[in-house]
Amino acid sequence: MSAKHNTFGAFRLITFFTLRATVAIAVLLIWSATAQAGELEVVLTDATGQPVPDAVVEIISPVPALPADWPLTGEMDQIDKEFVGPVLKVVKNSLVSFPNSDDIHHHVYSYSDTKRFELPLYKGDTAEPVLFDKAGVAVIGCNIHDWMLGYVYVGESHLMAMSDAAGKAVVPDVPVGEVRFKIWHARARANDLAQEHVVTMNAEGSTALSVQLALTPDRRIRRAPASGGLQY
Ligand SMILES: [Cu+2]
Repeated sequence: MSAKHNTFGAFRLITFFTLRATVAIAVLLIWSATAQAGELEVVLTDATGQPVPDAVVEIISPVPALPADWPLTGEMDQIDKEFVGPVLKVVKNSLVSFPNSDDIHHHVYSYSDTKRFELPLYKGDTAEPVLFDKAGVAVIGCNIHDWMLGYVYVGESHLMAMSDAAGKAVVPDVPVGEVRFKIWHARARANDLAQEHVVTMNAEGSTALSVQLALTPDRRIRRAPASGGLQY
């Protein structure tokens, strides 16, 4: 065998091992990415033990970078003179649309510091989407129907989840190790809102815990009785 053949053979060998090493590293990276994150399951109850739906659990530390394909959009519909949700969670810098599925006009607004805006009387999906570029909560109302009440929760992090009817919020892709999170609910008291919860995420599967919230009484404005007259 000539020297030229030897060199070529060695080159092929190195290429083969480099390829194998690259594949092995890629597999390891994918494995570690899935192995080092888990689900955080938080079950929320009130002082009487009843489940608390519509609460948002947000991981505040550590927070991985926002995935490039994360949708920075949200939608809060209006059906039968109510905001659908009535809580919407979006990550900061999301564009939120407020379509009106009723056959009457709504006039949507928020006076909250998180986002002040007004969408004058409109029907359908003619209103411009609203950019929520500040983390926090915007309370949403309608100028025509005083009882309409919605909330846009704007997260600093995309690692968040909303509690369901059973009071359960499941946050996926939470990094393994010590994690801090906070809980928001429209009727939560200030000390519960300010509290940072600490949990150690397991290396395998999900990590679960329960949290009790002391909620303030529900003081929503009552709906006006249905009338057969002119409607806005
Ligand atoms: Cu309205």
